[in-house]
Amino acid sequence: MKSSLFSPTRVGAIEVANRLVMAPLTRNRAPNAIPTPLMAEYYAQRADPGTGAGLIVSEGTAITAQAQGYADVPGLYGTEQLDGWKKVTDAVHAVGGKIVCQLWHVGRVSHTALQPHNELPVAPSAIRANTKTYLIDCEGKGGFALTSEPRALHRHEIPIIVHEFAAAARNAVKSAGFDGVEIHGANGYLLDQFLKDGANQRKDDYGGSIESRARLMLEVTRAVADAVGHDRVGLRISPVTPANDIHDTNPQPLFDYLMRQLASLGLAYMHVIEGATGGPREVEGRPFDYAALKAAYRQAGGHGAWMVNNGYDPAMAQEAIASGEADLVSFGKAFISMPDLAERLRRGGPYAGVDKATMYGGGAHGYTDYPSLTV
Ligand code: 8OZ
Repeated sequence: MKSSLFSPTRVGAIEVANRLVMAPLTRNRAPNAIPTPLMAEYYAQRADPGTGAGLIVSEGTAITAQAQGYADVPGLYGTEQLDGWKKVTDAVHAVGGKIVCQLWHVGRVSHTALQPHNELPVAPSAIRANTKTYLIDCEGKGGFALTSEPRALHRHEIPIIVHEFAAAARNAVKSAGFDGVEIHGANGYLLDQFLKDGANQRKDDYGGSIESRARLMLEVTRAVADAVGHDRVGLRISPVTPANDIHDTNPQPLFDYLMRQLASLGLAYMHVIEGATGGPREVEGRPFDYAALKAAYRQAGGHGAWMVNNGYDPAMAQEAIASGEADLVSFGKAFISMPDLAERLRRGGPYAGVDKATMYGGGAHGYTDYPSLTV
């Protein structure tokens, strides 16, 4: 029998009731990096697998203070943060949902105002990203600001970052009660910066060849898999996104190599952003063959679930699952505005759009007050 969006499956060790995934979404509502009761309510509203997501990927969560790049993003490095997250995961589990935590290090996409002791953000190389970050001033007013010039990480700091990813993963699963973790390897943040030659001009064994640029992502993934079990780990990638001023001169062999190296790790899933994150599925001047990417993974023995993302409408999502092209489809903005997205897809609508003005920062409005069809 053909699979549908509403058929259950396994994502590594995690049993999910449907194929709809709530994509990671930055919402900037965690003052002092501590998850709030309002966040628990927001995630729980979307977690009932009868009406909402089969699996939720949390918003990007900073693995350390240095990993922070935006105001009021939650963290995974302090007791209060972990206690706050435990309330979120308890609320999700209480309605039968599943949730993994997205582990995030922004690298150069940050600002000295967000860094410990106002230090420079870190990056593979001292090249500024021509992009903006989000700050909130002491009066509570939010706004976008250009990122600061980063400094290149010293060679001896790199193993520390690997260790920090693993420690955050352990915190997420063992203390905060997450079902697993997703490594944020996408959208021009630290791991993507190391991968791609537009941001990585290192002369040591973490820069230069494809093998060297992929080294950090592979080391982090192995360390996280060792920390919490390979079958509770996913990885998110974005081969051609221009997000945060990132580019690579030849992404296909880079990502095909990455797939072949990752295949033996037995990861729970691979999460692939097709095209420009949150934008067009085709990026001018950046062709990419996603079927070949998946084939490279499968041919090398990669077994985990294949999760696709970006601009899927209901028909495309249904077709991707029915054809076996994908095992899971993740939706971002649609899950902001429709907590009961699965129910609406089952009924064929009605669909509701998102209010862009309330996406980043603020309180309950534009967060927990989007209605479901039935309450
Ligand atoms: C939107 C605004 C801020 C951050 C990403 C974590 O692009 C993000 C992000 C998205 O992955």
